[in-house]
Amino acid sequence: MAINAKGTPIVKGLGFNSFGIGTNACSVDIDEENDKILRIRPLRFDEHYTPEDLNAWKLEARGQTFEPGFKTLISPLSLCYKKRVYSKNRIPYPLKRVDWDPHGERNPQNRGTSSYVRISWDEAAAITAEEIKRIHDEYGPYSILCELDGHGETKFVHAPHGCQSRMFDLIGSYTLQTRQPDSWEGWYWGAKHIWGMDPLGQQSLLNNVIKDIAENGDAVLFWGCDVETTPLGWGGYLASRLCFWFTDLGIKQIHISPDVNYTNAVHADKWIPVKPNTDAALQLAIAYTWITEDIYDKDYLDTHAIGFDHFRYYVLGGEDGVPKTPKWAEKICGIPSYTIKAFARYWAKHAVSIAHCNGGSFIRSCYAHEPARLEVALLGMQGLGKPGANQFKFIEWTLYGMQTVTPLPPSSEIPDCSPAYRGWYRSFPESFIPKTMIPEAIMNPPVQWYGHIGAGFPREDQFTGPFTFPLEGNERLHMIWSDTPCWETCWNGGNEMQEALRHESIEFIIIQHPWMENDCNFADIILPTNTKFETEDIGTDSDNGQWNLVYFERQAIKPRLESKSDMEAVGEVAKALEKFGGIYENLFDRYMGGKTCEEYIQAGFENTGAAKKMTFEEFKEKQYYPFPTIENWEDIPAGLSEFYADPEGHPLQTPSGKLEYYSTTLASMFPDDKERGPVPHWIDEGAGHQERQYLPRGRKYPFLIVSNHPRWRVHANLDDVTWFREMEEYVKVTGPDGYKYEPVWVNPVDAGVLGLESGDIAKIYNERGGVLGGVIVSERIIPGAIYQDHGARVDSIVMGEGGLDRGGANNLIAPYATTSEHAFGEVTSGFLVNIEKVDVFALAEEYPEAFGRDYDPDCGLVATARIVEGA
Ligand SMILES: Nc1nc2c(c(=O)[nH]1)N[C@H]1C(S)=C(S)[C@@H](COP(=O)(O)OP(=O)(O)OC[C@H]3O[C@@H](n4cnc5c(=O)[nH]c(N)nc54)[C@H](O)[C@@H]3O)O[C@H]1N2
Ligand SMILES: Nc1nc2c(c(=O)[nH]1)N[C@H]1C(S)=C(S)[C@@H](COP(=O)(O)OP(=O)(O)OC[C@H]3O[C@@H](n4cnc5c(=O)[nH]c(N)nc54)[C@H](O)[C@@H]3O)O[C@H]1N2
Ligand SMILES: [Mo]
Repeated sequence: MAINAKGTPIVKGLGFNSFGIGTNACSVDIDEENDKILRIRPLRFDEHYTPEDLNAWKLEARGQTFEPGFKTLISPLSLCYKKRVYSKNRIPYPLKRVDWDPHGERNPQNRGTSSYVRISWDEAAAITAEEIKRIHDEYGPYSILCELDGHGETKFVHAPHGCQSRMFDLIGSYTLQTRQPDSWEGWYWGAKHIWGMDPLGQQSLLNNVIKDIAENGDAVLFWGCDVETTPLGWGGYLASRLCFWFTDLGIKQIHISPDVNYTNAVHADKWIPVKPNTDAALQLAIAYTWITEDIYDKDYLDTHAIGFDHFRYYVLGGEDGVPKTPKWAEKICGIPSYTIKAFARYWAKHAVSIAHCNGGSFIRSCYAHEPARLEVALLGMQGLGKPGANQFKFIEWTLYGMQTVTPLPPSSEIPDCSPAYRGWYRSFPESFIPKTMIPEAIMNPPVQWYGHIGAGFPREDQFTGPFTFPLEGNERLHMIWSDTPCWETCWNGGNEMQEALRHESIEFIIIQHPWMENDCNFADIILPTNTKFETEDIGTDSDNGQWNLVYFERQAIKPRLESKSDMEAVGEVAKALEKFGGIYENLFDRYMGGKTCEEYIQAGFENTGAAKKMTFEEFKEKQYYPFPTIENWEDIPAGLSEFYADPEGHPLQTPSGKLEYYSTTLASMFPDDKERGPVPHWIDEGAGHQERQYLPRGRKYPFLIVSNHPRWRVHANLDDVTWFREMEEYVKVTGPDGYKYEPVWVNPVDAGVLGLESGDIAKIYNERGGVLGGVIVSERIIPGAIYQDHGARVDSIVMGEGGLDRGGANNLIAPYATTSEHAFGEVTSGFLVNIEKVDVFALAEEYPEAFGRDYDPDCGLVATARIVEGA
């Protein structure tokens, strides 16, 4: 029988969260036998709990009901995870780059192409310790950059990210790569200035919004939103079920996007196709229609908003002589003016809400603050907060002290295990660099910016600074320690990052990671770390709105190969540093903080309400505890209804407490900023970006690329999963050379002109370089745009600026410049490219090394592709 030694399945939370804190996972049961994972399956709550125990919620509207399930609604991304554990891409043992000699030639220029040799853990730790000591002595602690901000497996004690920063905090600090609010750039840099909503800029008053829409809503606009895809990265399918319920209730689902994404294909009543990153033009034309036809809520604006006259003046063309008519917008966004008018009139007559997961990939494009704040401007014009007119997100976001709300009935407790967490936590060193500016900081210091740029800061933080790296009197960067080796395929201007990683100033790069991929190929020392299946830990889950729980995770299998957990790997280096005495004395014990792993797990458990219900021993035995729904949840006011009813009593977090169509703070802080002025605008171009098809650059690079979050990956994670790679035409396209290329969708009209057919291999390119893709000719993408997911594994043919990538990691050619002059976000979708057919056999002849790497179609490049025998 497929059960583990104790006769019960092992509970694990599967999901990915920022810094890898174990929240928002989707819990599963694992069957294990003889140290081998057999299968992953949903966790059932009804084995131990009844609906009464959990005070199960029930939404009732229009004669229909919607209830949470009693098993987790897990996604394929979780179901497949054993394939990740046993991937041929797992790093087998510690590695050293062959031509990197800490006592001789370091050959930084060869990073990315060099091979690796096997070394022992002791050697790896000793070399790293010596390098840290040397760099401390020669340059000081701030010349060490820690990259620790990625999503990671949801782990607490064996935190996937930030263990090295815990150690560096004990030996004189480090320079932090700060993560800008990449998921919601536009909301953060734009929407905050119209409606506050600290810290994210997204709607944070979500309670009972679904109840309100079910009872009062006529339509929901899915404005760049794919609930069949992105809730899966965190949890499961509850949002998908909800969309079916909306259909049952007769609530119209209107999709606005350049592509027919998976939700659009299944649930949409209507699709309004918009050209990538031109939503601001559409939004302005809707405002124009409402103003000129007098179909907006002026009374609401009188009492709930300030500065509307400035906005009205701009929309009508007073400021620049260009009225933002539907005809004007049509030329930019590609939507016929009659559709815009009909849509605007429909919206004005009905109770309309807007749904997001995080905002759509255009929320990470140039000037993304404009469509974000224009959305709030439109919602305000129709009485935001009135019954059925709200805005909400499907993806729950639970990071302690930040945002802990759900549009569904809330739980009595959102468990917090933070005392167990051993990764980066709340220490913000004096020296830091926004992630979007890392290549520049490495190659051309000093760099300057405003704001701390982490996602968790209030609106005012955007006006603090300027900050500079390096800090006065300090050295530039000379060492990088990364546990997040996917900068190239997840950030902006990846080709520039390849240049930076090979820059002569960088003397040492150490990377710890379970899989040999992406930036790992640039490391001098690589430490093999493991997955959560291989360790014991604790975690919490919100199950995407079903049940909040805290769970104990038993070790499912022994650590694979020579891997250690991320926490243990850093511990090896801490031990090796002790021999230098002084600040390094007793470092390992200090790093461990005087507790064993089990004691940390217990501390996490005791911080939750579960500790009032059971002993730690019982918790370990039962493995999880779900929290019941809060009492009287029906009475909690929905969304912004209180602001709607009483704006003075329930002000927003803006300086005036009202919607600010004119932001006085932006006006006074950055008076000369033409890219993010006090009133939301359409921005054609600016110093950093010329990404419009109708501007001169658009003639050379006539397509706008849509680079969404991958349905079959979580960013850089899971590109090596056999089960997915088998799904020809969805996940990969097999080229004539047998290589599985990352799909790129091209509309039949464009394909005809370009001479492209399904199955062809094409190069997507601009002046920054090119990436390959396997063509799928499809009407699911509009003409003039192409679509390729982000996060594919880098497989460089030529590195650096003007480079070429076989893997299809389009971030390599994404713009280098940030969102706008004073907004330091990433620009990773909706940028200009061209596309043309390539002959892969001719390329193979030209680049035999790149095309000859050890490759398995079921996995991609295998870990051993770059490992050679002997030293
Ligand atoms: N083109 C384009 N680019 C985008 C976006 C887009 O829409 N389009 N979206 C952006 C957004 S919103 C985000 S959040 C970012 C995501 O960017 P990241 O958060 O940086 O990417 P992830 O792949 O989620 O995870 C980071 C790394 O952590 C590793 N990892 C996972 N578990 C562990 C572990 O246990 N230990 C260690 N050491 N490593 C682990 C993964 O393998 C991966 O290399 O991408 C951004 N980039
Ligand atoms: N499977 C999976 N799930 C994930 C992730 C993952 O990588 N994989 N990542 C997680 C993370 S970190 C985040 S931030 C969220 C992201 O969640 P989102 O921001 O919601 O996801 P995106 O894929 O960026 O965009 C969603 C949709 O926007 C539409 N879109 C693209 N460009 C435009 C445009 O110019 N205009 C309009 N109107 N629509 C456009 C596309 O239809 C796309 O499907 O997802 C999370 N969940
Ligand atoms: Mo994200």
